[in-house]
Amino acid sequence: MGVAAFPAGFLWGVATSAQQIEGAVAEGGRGESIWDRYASVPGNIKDGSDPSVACDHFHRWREDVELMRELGVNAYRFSIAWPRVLPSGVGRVNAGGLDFYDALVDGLLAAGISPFVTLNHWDVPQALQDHGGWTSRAAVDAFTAYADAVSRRLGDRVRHWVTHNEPWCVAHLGYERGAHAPGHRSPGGALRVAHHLLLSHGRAVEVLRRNAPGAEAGIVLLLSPVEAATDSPADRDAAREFDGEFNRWYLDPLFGGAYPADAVADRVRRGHLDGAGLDFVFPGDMACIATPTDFLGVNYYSRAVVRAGPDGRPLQIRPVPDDQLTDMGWEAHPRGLRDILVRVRDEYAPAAIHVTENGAAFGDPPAAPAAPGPIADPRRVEFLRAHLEAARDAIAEGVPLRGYFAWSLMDNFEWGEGVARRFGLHHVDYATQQRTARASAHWYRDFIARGAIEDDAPQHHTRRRP
Ligand code: IFM
Repeated sequence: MGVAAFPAGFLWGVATSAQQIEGAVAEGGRGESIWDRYASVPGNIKDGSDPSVACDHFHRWREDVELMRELGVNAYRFSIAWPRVLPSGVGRVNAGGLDFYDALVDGLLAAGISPFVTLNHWDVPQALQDHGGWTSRAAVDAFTAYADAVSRRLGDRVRHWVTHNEPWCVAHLGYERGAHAPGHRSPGGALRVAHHLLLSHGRAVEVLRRNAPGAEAGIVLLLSPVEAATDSPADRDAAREFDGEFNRWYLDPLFGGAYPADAVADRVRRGHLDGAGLDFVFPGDMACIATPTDFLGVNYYSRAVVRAGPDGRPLQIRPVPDDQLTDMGWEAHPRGLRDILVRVRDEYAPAAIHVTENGAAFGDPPAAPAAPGPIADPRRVEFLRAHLEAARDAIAEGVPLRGYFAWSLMDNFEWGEGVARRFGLHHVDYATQQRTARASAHWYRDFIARGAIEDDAPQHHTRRRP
């Protein structure tokens, strides 16, 4: 395979999000978030945990920056907790909340780590939800004001800004399937939510350009290559439909200024749009959504293999035996990372791409954290190695990939799954808050230091002839 060609200036990072690591949900003037509220309802979080303490990063952030320094990463993707900055959703800005991020940004820069800031990683102020949350167009103005407050304070030092993380998850898991906060089940509402998210992205990009001149702004999408389970026309059509609602519903407006016509027709056929159609789209919205950005963030975890369900609706199937799946039930499919990056480049031509999340949940051997040294996690090491190889292949094919962020720096609150799913390069003991490196942390550290992927075959170091 030879030496990898990751371009100079490549961002090697780790990623987290505020609600998943910070804890301290009632400190420093922070308001309630929709995830605080959702997690307080029995049954909503599978293991009964909640994010009130999580990794206690709010108090331990210096220790966590030190972990990153030891990894040798040069970038850290984290998110700002919206209700720390605007506890009531609108109006008064909580300067104390911004102080926390101000200190974090300075701490990162002092450690030689570039802050890569996400504004919305799902923890919407509950006060906004009480007025409809993302179903209301007023959320667009609220988000724009929030983007303004944060970028006024941090725009002099933060060079990379993400507006939203994975709008599909917000809209479809939160408002269609009821599996995420706020727990609604309304397919039509989800499309309205998706539109408001995209519109607020466009508005926020304008604000970021004003408050952080010269910085780069983009959005992060969860993307998967979609394959039909069989070659039957029904399965192929189901794959097309799935691709339309999962990938193209977001990519097409962001890069082409229009929702995909076939996917709109699917939604009408499924009764998800009433006679009024896309009545939430106002003149000027689509041009705003398509405001040019500096990069697209791609979160990649797996491919989607799809067959037609009884009513023709796309149904995702598990294409490999259960013992080959991660603890999330997801297939590790490294080639899919190369495939989605090449597709995005070919069909949408973003100015640059970052892999803003990639990683796997695996449990540890029972006694592992007690043993000395790093915790063995060979499956995570192999996952990272194979995906970085796929990223390298995409670069070799001309994809403008500029960064890679492993999910995640440490175990954290995995939304509806709770703390039972562990994605961390570092193990977190939630009773003591002790962080312990896994072997994958050391592997990633060494990989970054080498800046290369070794040959699969053993290296033979032969003496050069004089
Ligand atoms: O933990 C999440 C993250 O918040 C968003 N992307 C997927 C990760 C793993 O499920």
